[in-house]
Amino acid sequence: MDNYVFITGATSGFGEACARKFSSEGYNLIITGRREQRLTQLQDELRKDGTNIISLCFDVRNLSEVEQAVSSLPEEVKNKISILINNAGLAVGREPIDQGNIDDWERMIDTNIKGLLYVSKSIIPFLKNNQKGHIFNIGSIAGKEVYPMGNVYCGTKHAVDALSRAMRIDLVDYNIKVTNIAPGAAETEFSLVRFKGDQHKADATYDGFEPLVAADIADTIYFVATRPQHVTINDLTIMPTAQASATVFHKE
Ligand code: NDP
Ligand code: 8X3
Repeated sequence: MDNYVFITGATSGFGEACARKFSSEGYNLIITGRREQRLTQLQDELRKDGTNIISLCFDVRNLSEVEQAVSSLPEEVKNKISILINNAGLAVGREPIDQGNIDDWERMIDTNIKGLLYVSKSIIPFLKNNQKGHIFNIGSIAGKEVYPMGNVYCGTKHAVDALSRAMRIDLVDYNIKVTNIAPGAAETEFSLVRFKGDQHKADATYDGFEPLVAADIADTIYFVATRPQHVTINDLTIMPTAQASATVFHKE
């Protein structure tokens, strides 16, 4: 396989699982994130398995870092990017709207919306040149529904859902597929980040039911990415069986 998969947020959770899955299926990788040591560890590990892998350490919120990182790639690599997985993202805090922390709001909006846009704008020209490609935007059940104290996070994921639909329209003439992936509760570092390092609160999120794990999302993305060229899965909501909606769970 000659193609490269460009993954944002590959230092943990869904992004790391996607790196492992696509590497095991013979794809080359460009893995990105802010935690350089984790990137290097993953790069060293997957290289041993024979994957061509480049790591780029940058913050998706910083436009010039994004542009510099992408332009540092060798020309022949840029031209072989066939899949972009816009995965980097986070929730921070869970308060009623009037009690929200402005810095938390900025982090979510800057990462989940603006970061996704900066990376997309930097990578789409290479997909257009190839007249084919596949963009995965990691949305959420929070982009389909809203729930108490989810306000700004839900707003950012509704924006991702809208941007997925908009990208599909703008890119249809270039044979570029766009898939919005909307997972329900999955046990990754997501809740630890949301609750600002409070492991007890993070663990309690998954009490009494079996959540998704990162590999479930990676397997799903791989399945969608490997449909025939004339088939696109536009939008896929994937939930734990015990979760019927953003707020309705069957808990033991
Ligand atoms: P994790 O916290 O495990 O992973 C998040 C990843 O995003 C990390 O690799 C992190 O890397 C990266 N990231 C965060 N902020 C930035 C930034 N400013 N610049 C670059 N990279 C960044 O969570 P998940 O794997 O669960 O989350 C992945 C995506 O899935 C997110 O968009 C999340 O909103 C979404 N999602 C998660 C669900 C869940 O229940 N877990 C359900 C639905 C959607 P680093 O810190 O090294 O920069
Ligand atoms: C993450 C899942 O339910 O916390 O997007 O919004 S949820």
